[in-house]
Amino acid sequence: RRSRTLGQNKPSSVVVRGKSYKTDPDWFNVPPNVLDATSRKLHLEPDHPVYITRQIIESHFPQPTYKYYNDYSPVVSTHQNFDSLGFPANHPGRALTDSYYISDTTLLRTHTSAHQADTFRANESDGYLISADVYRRDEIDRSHYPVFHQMEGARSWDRQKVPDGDIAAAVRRDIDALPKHDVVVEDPNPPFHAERNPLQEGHSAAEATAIGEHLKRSLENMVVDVFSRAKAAALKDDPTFVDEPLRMRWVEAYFPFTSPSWELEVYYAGDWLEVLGCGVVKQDLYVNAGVPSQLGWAFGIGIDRIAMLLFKIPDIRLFWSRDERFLSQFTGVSDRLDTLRRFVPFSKYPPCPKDVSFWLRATSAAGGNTRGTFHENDVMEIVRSVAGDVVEDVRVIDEFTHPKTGRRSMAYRIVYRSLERTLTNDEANQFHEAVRQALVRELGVELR
Ligand code: FA5
Ligand code: MG
Repeated sequence: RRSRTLGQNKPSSVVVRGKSYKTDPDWFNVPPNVLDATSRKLHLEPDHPVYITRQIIESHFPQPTYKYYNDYSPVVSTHQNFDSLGFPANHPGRALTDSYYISDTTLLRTHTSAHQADTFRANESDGYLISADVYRRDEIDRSHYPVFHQMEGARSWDRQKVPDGDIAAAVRRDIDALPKHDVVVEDPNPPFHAERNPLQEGHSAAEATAIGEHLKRSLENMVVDVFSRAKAAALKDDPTFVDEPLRMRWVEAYFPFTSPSWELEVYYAGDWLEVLGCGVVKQDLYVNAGVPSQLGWAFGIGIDRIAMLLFKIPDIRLFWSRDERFLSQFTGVSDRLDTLRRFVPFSKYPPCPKDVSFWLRATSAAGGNTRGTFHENDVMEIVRSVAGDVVEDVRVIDEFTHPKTGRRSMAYRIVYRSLERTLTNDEANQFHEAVRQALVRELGVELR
């Protein structure tokens, strides 16, 4: 597997958060803009909306029951990110097209779950929260960026520590101590699914059900709070504001490291939006971490996505802005969460859509998963590397295979728009020409 990173000269080593890592040229695929993001730590920058959102989520999982870990390095091993969690060897997330590798065994974490095994092994508290920047090669639009932030949470109970070894009773007492909310939550699926989400060996149905309820109630409370803060913020600017009643639903999900597993969705702007994944931790993780007498739950939530709902931030690129017109809107909020207001967009700059179409290299048209295969994430990265944060959206507008030659043609629409200034048509054309050349150079396509 040869990586197709942009940038002809691959460095022989890279420095991430002060530590140097040797790269492997067959695997290294981290572009400079992504590497730069590793030093930003937006979740640790006071008054940044990602920081404020982290504070709000943390307030629902208080210390010392939950211990906070907010500064784990983004460079992890494939063991931490995948193997320790039971991802199979052929899982698509492991591919160079989906993840950012430093070498064959080191990558930028794709999720905060990469730290689960180590944090269970450290065994420093009943629960924990981990917030961190995570990295994924992905599509480009207003809710996707190659770097975003997640918060991992977990809560465990120890058979050797709860009275009479009765986990179900101990969890029930903890559920009774949680705040209650009055939102009706849709939860239509049975708690277990024979293949995807069976009751684990060694768990009783009463235990797993209680743990699932504690998990769900804790997370629902947090989402209800986020939405009531969002509503209070909206009312400050518009006293006539009436929002739709909050709707949430639990959907059965699959993760290799939890069973049963769920995703929580929130109804927002006419659609169901997934905000988090979670489940009852697979017992193997506790066993491998040297704490086999524990059992419990874990969740992973996208902080940026919650922040966008909370502040009504329309584009995920804004989080990375150093523009005072963005940052100044949140000044002082970390210390006074009640002063939180909605984001007011500075004047909207016009979009510059440009199309590009090309024939794929003959070897690429065959499909399959072999070296040289065309992957859309490569197009995304080329555009992002050339145009940086001036690209708002990239989507396929046409795709066909020539009936005689069997060659495949693709057409993309790229929307260039700066969030900070008006882009002249000349500038947009220059970006677009550079993108076209990079597509030819990096992917060997033939422009049409
Ligand atoms: C995970 O990353 C799992 N590690 C979550 C988990 C943890 C499950 C612990 C069970 C136990 P997923 O890929 O669905 O799952 O991402 C979790 C959340 O991160 C999503 O629900 C979403 O809120 C956020 N997220 C995922 N991809 C993006 C993205 N490209 N941009 C912004 N947020 C994202
Ligand atoms: Mg998901």
